[in-house]
Amino acid sequence: MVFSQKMIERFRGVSRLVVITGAGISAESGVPTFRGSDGLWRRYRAEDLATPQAFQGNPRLVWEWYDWRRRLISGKKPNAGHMAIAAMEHLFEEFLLITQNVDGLHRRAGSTKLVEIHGNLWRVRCMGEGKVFPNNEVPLKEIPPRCECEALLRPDVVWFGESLSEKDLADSHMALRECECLMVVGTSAVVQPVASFPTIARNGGAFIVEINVEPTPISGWVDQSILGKSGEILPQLLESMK
Ligand code: BJW
Repeated sequence: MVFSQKMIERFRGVSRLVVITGAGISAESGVPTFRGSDGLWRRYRAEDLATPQAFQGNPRLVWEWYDWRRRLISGKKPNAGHMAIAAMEHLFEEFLLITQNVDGLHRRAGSTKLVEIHGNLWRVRCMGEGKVFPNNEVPLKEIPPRCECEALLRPDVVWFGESLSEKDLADSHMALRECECLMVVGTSAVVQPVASFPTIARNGGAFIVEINVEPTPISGWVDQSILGKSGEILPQLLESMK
């Protein structure tokens, strides 16, 4: 891949980088995406199961979906794209990774400056007391799992119609307003509020690069749209930044 001179020059002079990732970054690890041509979690649609109403109506079904995903993800490893992003945090004075993914693969790749804006499926939350704690049990012994206090546990993730953490949003907005470059990787850019994050960076004057195997709603207006696999593009981009 030959990157444009304009893009390489923009990266060389930059001290503040933000990266947004979505399910596409984990595709090459073997984790299915939600949408896109290879998308869908088998017969399940995120819009049907990733809601508080679905959980209220059938906690067993929703937990079966999460248990299946946890089993699948537990056997997967971070790929070259995750590793390249983890390395990037050491190259820039200010760096933030905003991931929509709940799979934990960025942390396993070594990323530390990150916001998991839709939560993490290796944490559970007590529906009674609101307490959040790690849970790595694969497969789950009991579905739906229960807290010591007997209340139901839920995955500590953000479902449709739920608010995102105010701190995560504030940290993300500040980084997006101040960044000089934004990379948007492997997201269909349709789920709000993250779908609007590139606009915040653009309004602050950032140079925006998108990496995706398919065009998305933002491809037409970003500064550079790179069509390709993130596991192949990101390591090359990392080299060009050094
Ligand atoms: C590759 C690749 C490779 C493949 N290399 N690329 C304003 C207008 C309209 C609606 C709303 C609005 N504001 C809020 C809403 C409602 C809603 C929403 O956005 N709905 C839309 C569907 C229209 N948003 C919310 O409810 C959010 N809450 C909120 O805003 O609260 C306030 C509020 C509520 C209600 C009204 C108004 C305000 C919460 C959203 C929570 C999303 N949760 C999920 C599930 C998380 C837990 C779990 O995983 O189980 O998050 S849904 C699912 O979608 C998941 C993902 O993080 C998210 C985004 O998906 P992502 O990552 O983009 O994946 P895909 O599959 O869509 O795309 C993959 C991409 O990768 C594709 O483009 C491929 O081409 C590409 N690709 N291989 C590079 N190798």
